[in-house]
Amino acid sequence: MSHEVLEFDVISDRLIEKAERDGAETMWDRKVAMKAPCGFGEKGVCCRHCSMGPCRISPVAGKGAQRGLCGATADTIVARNFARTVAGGAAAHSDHGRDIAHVLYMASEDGNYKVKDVGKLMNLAAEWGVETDGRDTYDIAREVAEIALMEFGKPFGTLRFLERAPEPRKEIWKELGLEARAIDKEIATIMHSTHIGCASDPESILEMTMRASLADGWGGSMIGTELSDILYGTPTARGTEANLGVIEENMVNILLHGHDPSFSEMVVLAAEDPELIQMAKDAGAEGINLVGMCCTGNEVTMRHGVRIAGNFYQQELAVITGAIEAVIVDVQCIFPALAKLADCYHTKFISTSPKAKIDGSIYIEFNEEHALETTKKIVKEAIENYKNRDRSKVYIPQEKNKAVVGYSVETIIQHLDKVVNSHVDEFNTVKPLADVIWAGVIRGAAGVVGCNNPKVKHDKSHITIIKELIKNDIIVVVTGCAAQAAAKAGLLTMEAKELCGRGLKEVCERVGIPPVLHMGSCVDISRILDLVSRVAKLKGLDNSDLPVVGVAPEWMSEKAVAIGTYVVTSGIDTFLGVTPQVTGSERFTDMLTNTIEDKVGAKFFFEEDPNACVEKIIDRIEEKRAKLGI
Ligand code: XCC
Ligand code: SF4
Repeated sequence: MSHEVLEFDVISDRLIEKAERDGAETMWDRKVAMKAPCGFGEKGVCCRHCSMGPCRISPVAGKGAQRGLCGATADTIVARNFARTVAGGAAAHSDHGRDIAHVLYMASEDGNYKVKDVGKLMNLAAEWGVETDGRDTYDIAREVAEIALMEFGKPFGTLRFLERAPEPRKEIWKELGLEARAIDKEIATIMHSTHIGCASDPESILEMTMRASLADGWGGSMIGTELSDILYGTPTARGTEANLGVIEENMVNILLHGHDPSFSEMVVLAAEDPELIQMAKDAGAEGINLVGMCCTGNEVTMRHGVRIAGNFYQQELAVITGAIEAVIVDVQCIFPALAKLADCYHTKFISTSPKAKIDGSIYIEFNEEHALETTKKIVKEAIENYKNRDRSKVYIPQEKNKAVVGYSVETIIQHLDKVVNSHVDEFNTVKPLADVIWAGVIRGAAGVVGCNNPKVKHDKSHITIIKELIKNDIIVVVTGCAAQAAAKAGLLTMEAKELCGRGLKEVCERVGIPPVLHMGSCVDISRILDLVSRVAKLKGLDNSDLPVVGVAPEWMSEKAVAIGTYVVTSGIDTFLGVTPQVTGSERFTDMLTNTIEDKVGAKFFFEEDPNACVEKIIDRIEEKRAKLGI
């Protein structure tokens, strides 16, 4: 089954049919009930920022309402809605980053949370000017955490991680006033400026949106990634498996879903507890089978090899197998529908975060002080529920695939060092990566990221695009639910090199890597920013000079819009497979897909057809290569 692309929809179809038989409702039922999406909302021209409205702008120029009651035009309304979308996404990523910083602050030698990657802590301490000589690791950790926490609310100055960008990029940001200040401040500024009667100039609204997006990518997300690595270890390459076939017939199955590794790390520890494993055996099971979903699935597979049950759209399907004892969640991307769905089976749906209490769920609050105690209690709930499983209602699709995950920037560099670097002074750099691009062995790189969206056939755009790219010698890095789509399709394997063009295949063979590298969760797109910037800096260039692109073929969340915006603002073209809700303003659409390039050297492409998308990506990459003389 190595590199065969699975027909995911076959699995979905089987489980959706089963759901019907079981009397369970799925997203597809709700999609039918919803009929067509609201035309005004879809175009972004509905405003409810004040109660004189809601106002909506007629799609026909010169006919019907052309302005809201306050006089806001479609351009203003679309720009404001886009800005608030990015603010929502940046808030979610960054608040996650903040929580990790709090955990680092409370880490201690004898507590639940320890510093696992001392080297990474020391590097960051040096970067931030924290004294390390002769100091206790945990003292240093506390000071680093405190500085990180200040990044959210410091009254003066701009974000520290912006320094990591290549010089020309920093110049551009400075010139345009895009250097992000404190993270919370950027988000609050957007909420203020998009209030009724404040900003109406779409250009300026886009600029503040770009600045806020940098506070996500180079702020909250990067803090999340860096400090997670310090606490839980920097990911290294390891094997795993992916798809619903990882759910086991005779084990206590626990589905872990959400985002924050401070929670999921403790669940992993609890599920490995010999006492609890014995308890599962006493309950008649062969053991505890922890499986992951969405970004939390990525976090725990990158660091522990925990198997991946699936991506965003499979959260309901996993429950419909009838074999899940507990779905345990923290924050983000969790269907509220899981509560009602779990009731159709024996499944316990356990929410744990005060930020995401879910109606109809069992709520067991997780707090970092009693971390392991709480996750053990939750795992016990799952074990106790094993006896309630109704075997007549169980159907587990057998589909699954092998995958190699865990390619942090450090791990990628180590792999390159081992085989390609020949001089000591080249060690620990991305030089070999730059070399293979400049030699034309590979044509460029693409980050394929983001969610699933019922507007797109499940995983189809992800897989079509990734396969075409590697066939064309473009190396692919993946995060989020796109990474899980690739894992399920067998693209994160060494064997997948057979699907590559000659150059990329050779690189994979020599370096011993798959052509598609799993770089983590969505906050880990900060790893991609880091990697690209390292190559640009090495070459004395800007990100926008490099033959690299970002692609979000099936995105759906506000977080994805924030990501797309910071990727473009960082100088990297971004291709969206689902058109964002902006088309009600020709002017704003043109700004995103055209004139933004004059400012930051990159732009958005909206292209829903995956094959056409690949063509456009290749054109763009070829343009950049030609300019570099490759
Ligand atoms: Fe959510 Fe992060 Fe999207 Fe997946 S890719 S559906 S945002 S889990 Ni982040
Ligand atoms: Fe209507 Fe203006 Fe109020 Fe929006 S802010 S709802 S456009 S009056």
